[in-house]
Amino acid sequence: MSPRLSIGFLTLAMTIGVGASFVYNPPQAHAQETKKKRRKEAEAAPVVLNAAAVAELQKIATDRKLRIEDLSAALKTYLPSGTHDEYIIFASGGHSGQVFMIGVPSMRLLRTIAVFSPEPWQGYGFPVGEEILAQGDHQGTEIRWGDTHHPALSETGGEYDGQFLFIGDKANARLAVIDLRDMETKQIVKNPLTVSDHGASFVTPDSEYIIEGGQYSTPLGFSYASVDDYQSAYRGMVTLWKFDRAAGRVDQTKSFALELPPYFQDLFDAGKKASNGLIFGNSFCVESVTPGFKIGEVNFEAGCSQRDTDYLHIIDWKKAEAVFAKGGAKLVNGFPVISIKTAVDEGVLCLTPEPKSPHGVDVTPNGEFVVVAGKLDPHVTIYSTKKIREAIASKKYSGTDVYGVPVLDFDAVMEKQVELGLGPLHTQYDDKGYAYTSLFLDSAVARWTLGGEYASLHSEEPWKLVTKTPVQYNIGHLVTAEGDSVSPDGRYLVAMNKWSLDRFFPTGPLLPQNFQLVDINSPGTTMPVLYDMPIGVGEPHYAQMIKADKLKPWTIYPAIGWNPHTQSIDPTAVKAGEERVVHDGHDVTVYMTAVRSHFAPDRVEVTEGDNITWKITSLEQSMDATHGFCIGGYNINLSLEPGEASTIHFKAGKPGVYPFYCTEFCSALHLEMLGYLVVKPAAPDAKLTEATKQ
Ligand code: RUQ
Ligand code: CUA
Repeated sequence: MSPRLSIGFLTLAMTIGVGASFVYNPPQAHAQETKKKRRKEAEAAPVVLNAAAVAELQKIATDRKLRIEDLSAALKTYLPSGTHDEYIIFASGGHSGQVFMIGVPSMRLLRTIAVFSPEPWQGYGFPVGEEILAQGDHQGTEIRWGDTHHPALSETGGEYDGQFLFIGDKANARLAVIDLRDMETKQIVKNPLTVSDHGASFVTPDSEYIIEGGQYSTPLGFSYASVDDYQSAYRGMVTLWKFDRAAGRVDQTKSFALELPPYFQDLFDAGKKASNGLIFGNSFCVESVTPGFKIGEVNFEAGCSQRDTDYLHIIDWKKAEAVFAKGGAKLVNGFPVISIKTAVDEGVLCLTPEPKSPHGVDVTPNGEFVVVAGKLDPHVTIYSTKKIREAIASKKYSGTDVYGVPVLDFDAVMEKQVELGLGPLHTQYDDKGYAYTSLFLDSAVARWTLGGEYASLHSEEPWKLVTKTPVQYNIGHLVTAEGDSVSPDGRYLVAMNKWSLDRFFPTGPLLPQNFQLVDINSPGTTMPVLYDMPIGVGEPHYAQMIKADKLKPWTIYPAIGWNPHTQSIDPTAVKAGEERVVHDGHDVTVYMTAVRSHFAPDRVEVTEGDNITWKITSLEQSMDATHGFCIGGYNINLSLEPGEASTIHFKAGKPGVYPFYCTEFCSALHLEMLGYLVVKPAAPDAKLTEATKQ
């Protein structure tokens, strides 16, 4: 056979074979082959750097001006084609409103997950998914973007379980639920009390609740009050969203909130193990000054930082749950809220001072300590959760705040303060008894030793700075492998840098942000940067890093006719052989299937003004055999993953001929995967009848 002929034959075989039987699958078979071959090669030939190999590497290094650290960084991060990453990062996409899935150590972007913003590749919002986006609308205003900040993986016993991901939208105070079986957003809930938030999302150790803390105080429930009445009418809040794991949804009817003083509550973290049952949240601007504060005298930032301390909030969520269960919450905008007074009377809420303008609040894996980092204080302040519990029990208060909330005596609950450097923000942990704190102003990652139970894990003096690695530049959050679970892995750390300056080719005045992979595997002072990854899509705030083998994503939907929204077979999904177009007056229903390389039916004739219901099922059962479906001029684009069934509704517009086609290059005959939507003019007499009806 000539090469030309053999290619033609192969194409034909693929097209016919795949279309007819759904079994023949050359790319998958090929992938398995490559993997097997690679494994065999690795077993057969461990690397031996003989003189010739060394000379070759030496030449590459010399030509490319690489240092020995560069070679070792390259070896630690390079993944041969066909091999997979050991960890997966789920990173917030900032104001892109999305989530990014990134492999570690390769730092390859694997996919984006559309959450709060429409995204055409995934067919999210065009119009499938629009009903989810609409759940997040604010008082009748369509919100089609989000400022995603904190992703939280679902947990079982304080370990990431790989089932769900939650993420908060700071700009509009919303929370989204992503199902990690298909990595798609299933639900958006809009907070009924506050316009914007910040402390979302964090989970309790069994994902009983997803925590959403507020930030900029407003009158709760979207009501109006003059800024001059800030102290009396404005409030902070924290919402506990009940997660129904079986349904894969937040159960809004079992969720409730706590009213908080009008401090700017910032981040939250749930206690675990020793501190399970508590929630810790910090705050800034407890001065309760407002924008416009003493206009002309002092600016807002200065007004907000007058005092030396702000307040760490300590909330007993198990007690709060009991108060809610016995009807102790009042409805605000239809949502149950436990008032500050009730929370204080029932022992749900107390405060303790923390150094001014804190940002991160991070519970250690054993739950023994809470680390608070203050932007304006070069120390991290470590609280003992045991001392907090004892101080609560023995009422060791230094007073109350102006809202009557008891303030625990600082010296009674504080364990240590460790000086790290300028602008400490966020802390994560490893398996060696080290903590890692981002230093925004220093542009560095600090490694320091924990004490208590952790002292036996390392040979250094506890509560001491060990080393700092410079990062480029202005680091915000950092993430270590499973670093905020009960059993961190250590290994890798990713510095999430806000500025990249000179690290990449300039992309105009808007530069990408910079994720830097840091090797934290060796103890002591060795902590090199291995890799820079530009993020040119939005500002990722926080991320979590999970062991890849904990994720069990579907590679195709479990059955043909699958509805990803209900995660079950859609009984009304179109089946092979039942394709048709049904006209019922002005209502038209299209029953369509998609399979390489055709849509059936491929000619759909309707009349202008018809109400169209268009149902499509992908009959594919092969991994990666995705079809798109777009209709030009109609703002329609679907992504049909193998087995997926979708239903859309629209109205036939102006008479004309509208091609529809597959937007994924799915097969050799992909360009042929098309059809016509023919919109006929309404008959003149029909138009007349319509007119006389009105
Ligand atoms: S934030 S850079 Cu978590 Cu929204 Cu700290
Ligand atoms: Cu289906 Cu291209």
